[in-house]
Amino acid sequence: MAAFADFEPLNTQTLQKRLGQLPALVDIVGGPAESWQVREVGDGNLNLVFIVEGSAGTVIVKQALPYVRLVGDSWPLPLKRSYFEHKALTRQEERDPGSVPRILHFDGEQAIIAMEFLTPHVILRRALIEGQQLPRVGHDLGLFLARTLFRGSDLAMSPRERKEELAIFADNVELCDITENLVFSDPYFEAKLNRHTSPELDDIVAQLRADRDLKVEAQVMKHLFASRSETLLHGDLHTGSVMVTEAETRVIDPEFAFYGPIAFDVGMLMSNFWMSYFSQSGHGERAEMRAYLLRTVEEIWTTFRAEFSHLWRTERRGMLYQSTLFEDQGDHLASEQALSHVLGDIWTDALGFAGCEMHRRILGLAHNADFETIEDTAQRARCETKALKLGRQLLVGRRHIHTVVEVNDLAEQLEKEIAT
Ligand code: SR1
Ligand code: MG
Repeated sequence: MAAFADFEPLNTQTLQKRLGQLPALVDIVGGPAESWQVREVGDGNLNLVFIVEGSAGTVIVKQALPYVRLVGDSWPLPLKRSYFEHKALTRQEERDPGSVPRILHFDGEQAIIAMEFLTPHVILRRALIEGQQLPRVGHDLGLFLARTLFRGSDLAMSPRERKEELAIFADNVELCDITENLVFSDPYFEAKLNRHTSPELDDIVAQLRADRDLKVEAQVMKHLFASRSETLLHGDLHTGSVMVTEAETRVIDPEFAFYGPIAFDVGMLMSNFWMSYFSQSGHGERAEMRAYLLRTVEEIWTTFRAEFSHLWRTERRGMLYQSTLFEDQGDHLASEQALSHVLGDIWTDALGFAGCEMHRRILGLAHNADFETIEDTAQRARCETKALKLGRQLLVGRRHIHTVVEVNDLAEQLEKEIAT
């Protein structure tokens, strides 16, 4: 891994000079570098992001900063996250070709990844806030989940390769630490950096923080997150980590990548669609949009399940559930039974992770724009209350909820009960 002694953050003045001689960029952007137009557009919590435009084309340059941008230099964060992001992008491209942006250049010492400028793509979260229905996204994301999560695990890889991968990503400690605290612990007590819509949510927040069952279940999910090193996760797969057009879906920003439970990415993603569902009434009359979001989350899960099952039947070459024990003995039913069992566990765990994700986006440090852009705080609080309640139902009741239709029904019920 790179040493960072010479690290210097880029700015709109220095970028041309520092990257202007790289053939991989000049070939696309065109020369001379002095004529490049550079804009910093990063609006995420952690990094710098530049759009670099020239006579021939445009590229994206992403650079990690040695601290959390959202909070400032009081919260240091290692630059090596860029190394993990680069590695994860290459794995995801191998496992689900065409699902991530093309990488043009990687500089480990400067924590820089230059990549393809996706146009006319927009961030999925923004599209959903505007009420746009993207027809492909459920299917594409279901495939992405199944392919990346199955192919990065002991179901598909040789034991040596899987363990080598596990060792590489095990060093992404600080990013895991963010998730471990921000997702699984902070929402459930008065942690320093927490915030919520106040005073409107004060009562329900106090209720949730006094809820013993909820607190215990959140820790069960944290335990699972920290101990089940099952596959290479994206690690932060929310709707802000997806870029879309009507015809295409690309997944970005896997800097939180590490070996964790399959259900984590699945649960976090579905959760963000359910939160978008609850936020819609804060953005207008959105009955059709709400129906679209529930259809989409159903499509994510059913596509994931179908593709995972297909890979189970065609690419299960790892050391888990070996075909030697099942198909090779002519016992296809045993293999199908094992598959149902594995999928059943993923489903149950995904609901637990989904519940934690809902709570942390409303009670913790890092909120999401779906709710934050609702200016009327009374209205916003009503939307958030529905998500907080569903989050609790999922986290505490997950073992008794067996289908995505049941979750969608619970969401519709809450939407009716807590009308705006
Ligand atoms: C301190 S970082 C806060 C959040 O931003 C990232 O996008 C992750 O979701 C993280 O939890
Ligand atoms: Mg991100």
